[in-house]
Amino acid sequence: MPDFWKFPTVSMGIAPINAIYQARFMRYLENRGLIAKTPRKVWAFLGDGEMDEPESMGSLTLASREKLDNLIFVINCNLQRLDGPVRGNGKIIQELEAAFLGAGWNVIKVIWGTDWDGLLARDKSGLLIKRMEECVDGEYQSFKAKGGAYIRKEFFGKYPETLKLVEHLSDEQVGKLRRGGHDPLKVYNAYRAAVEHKGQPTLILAKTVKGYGVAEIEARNPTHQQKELNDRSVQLFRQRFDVQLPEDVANNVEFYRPPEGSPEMSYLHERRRQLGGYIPERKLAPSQIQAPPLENFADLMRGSKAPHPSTTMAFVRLLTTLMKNPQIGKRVVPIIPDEARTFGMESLFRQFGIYASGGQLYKPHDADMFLYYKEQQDGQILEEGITEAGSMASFTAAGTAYSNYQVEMIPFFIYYSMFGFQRVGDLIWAFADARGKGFLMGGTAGRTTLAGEGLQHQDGHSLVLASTVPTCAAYDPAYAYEIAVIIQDGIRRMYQEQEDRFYYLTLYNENYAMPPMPEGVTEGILKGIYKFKAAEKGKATVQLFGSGPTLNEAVRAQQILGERYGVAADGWSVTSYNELRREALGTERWNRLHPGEAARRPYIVSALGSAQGPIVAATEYMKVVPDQLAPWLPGRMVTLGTDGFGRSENREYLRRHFEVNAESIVTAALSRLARDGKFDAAKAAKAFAELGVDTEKVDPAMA
Ligand SMILES: Cc1ncc(C[n+]2csc(CCOP(=O)(O)OP(=O)(O)O)c2C)c(N)n1
Ligand SMILES: [Mg+2]
Repeated sequence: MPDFWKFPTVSMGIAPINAIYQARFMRYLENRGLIAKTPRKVWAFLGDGEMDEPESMGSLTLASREKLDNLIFVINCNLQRLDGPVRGNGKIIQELEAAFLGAGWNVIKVIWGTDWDGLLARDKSGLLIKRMEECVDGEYQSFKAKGGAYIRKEFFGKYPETLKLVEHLSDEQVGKLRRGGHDPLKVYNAYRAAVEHKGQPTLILAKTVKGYGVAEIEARNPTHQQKELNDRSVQLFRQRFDVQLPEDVANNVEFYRPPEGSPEMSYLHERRRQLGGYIPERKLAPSQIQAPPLENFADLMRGSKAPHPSTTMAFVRLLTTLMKNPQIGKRVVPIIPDEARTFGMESLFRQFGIYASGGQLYKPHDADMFLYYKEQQDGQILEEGITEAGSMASFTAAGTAYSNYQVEMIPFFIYYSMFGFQRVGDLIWAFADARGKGFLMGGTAGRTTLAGEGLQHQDGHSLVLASTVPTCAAYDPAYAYEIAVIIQDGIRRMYQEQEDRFYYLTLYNENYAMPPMPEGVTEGILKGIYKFKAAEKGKATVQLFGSGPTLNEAVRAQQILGERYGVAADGWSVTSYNELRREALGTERWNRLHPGEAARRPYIVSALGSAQGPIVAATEYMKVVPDQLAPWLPGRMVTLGTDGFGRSENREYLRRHFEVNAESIVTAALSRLARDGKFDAAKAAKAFAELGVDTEKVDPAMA
């Protein structure tokens, strides 16, 4: 439903962190002059149980540090979550109050309804307040679950003075003494105070009753599971709230529409008018962005000279070019969780400035250097510190600005690829569901290329995880020109054509020669595959697929196969198995739904054309990434991938260990040809020894 509902937040913890960064991004847009100063607020309505999610409270100090008085949290403190009480033996409201006050927020508590005001006024002994404070949440839950007589006995009855306070009330009246969160007057006042508060974000803690008004299940542990009302519950609900509906409408729980022109309808229409419409809608303005022509990135297209760069360095060059673009440069939002130096991006600091809402209040120690650490109020770079979750929330705010503000922003969030999809996958899902746009850049990618860092850094599965997100186009480019083609077309499709998609690109830190872009490969790069290097002699009997730095291994294998074993092989760059599979699935679906018409060919099949023989696909990622294409390449695929845990080793050893180096590709090809009866089996067996591929070593998938 692309037009409906802007902020999907059903996963607990996503709403609070996203709300904080949305509010901060509103200020960013103002400070950069991209929107006018606005009185808008970000409201987040949260559960008290939800606050136990680490994401819920992990970024609270950012909100106070940034003085986000455009942000209001309302926590519905019904004291229960799904299974039982949130803090049966304690008090969740006090706990949250302390934490938020400590984090620098303005806190408003809405605990007792107006009905209690008179009781409190008459509480000369102070015992009513004492009683309120000494009861734990488990007891408060019981009071509401068990009703008026129980409350009189167990709550007020503890002290004669407090018991006396309610002697004029019936049990029913005692049972109905409202909590603050159910009192419109108290809630209104709290909201008003929150809206008017300056200089801090505000938290409203509203004490409520779970299942309020549904007599039989109110404040009971299974309340959350109650999905339907029986006839008696409906009747009691009507009585309790004095709902004036025709008998049959109420009993059948039918939709009821008050007559047109009635005060109720006028009120409802007026509220909707003030809110700007009848449903939460994602509105699009005409696109303001033209993708720059590919020629703008000429230095990525023409190939490299020594010293050669990595794809990360090529990307930084592209990003700099893009940020200098007079038309769209201002719309680019680089987002970095404390890794700019790792990626060679520190030159951007001085050129474009690091966003700091209060400007730079100190003279940086490196101020006398050309590339100093420059913070400024209208800085463009979001240097987030070590928070991938926060960075992803910023990416979400920027990537949805096109619908929240009708201002298209182009965020690039660059991070250690290992700490993306697997660490903040749920935030990525919410981003996608909100139809977010932008580029996730998985730096220091791969299981074997990120040399010398611990196994926890070595990513061999982000592409698998990326494949699960419907609007994510994931690419594993090998060369600078591939990156340029993908990003240029990405800007065109996301912004110019306003398609609902976003991109994930892997970037590596291995330096190698970047070839100039061959003729006629643009379509293949974007669709996912093109022939990078045909066999030098004769018609190929083997096809080699490589991606990212593994393409270089495939090219080396191609050479060894030809020179040492007389086997001609074609070399293919596979930029996206995920995109190829999606296209093939779409084509197959069309064929299934149109049995009477000529079958269409998936792109992978037509791209391969008459290319003969088995296919050896080698990847930095798990074998399942190339295996996605197996249904359309029946019996042809031999997949080499990096299943298993990483190792702290250099590239050469890692590639040997995971069996994705050129030697492993060569032996895999010969082995397969031998099994097909196309190569001498004894010679194939000998090749393993010749090329140093240990046939008896432990399987890396289990090592
Ligand atoms: C990340 C995540 N884990 C689990 C759930 C399942 N879940 C849905 S509602 C709920 C309880 C919520 O309790 P609370 O936040 O107190 O909200 P309440 O319903 O009491 O207002 C749970 C565990 C979820 N939606 N998201
Ligand atoms: Mg709750």
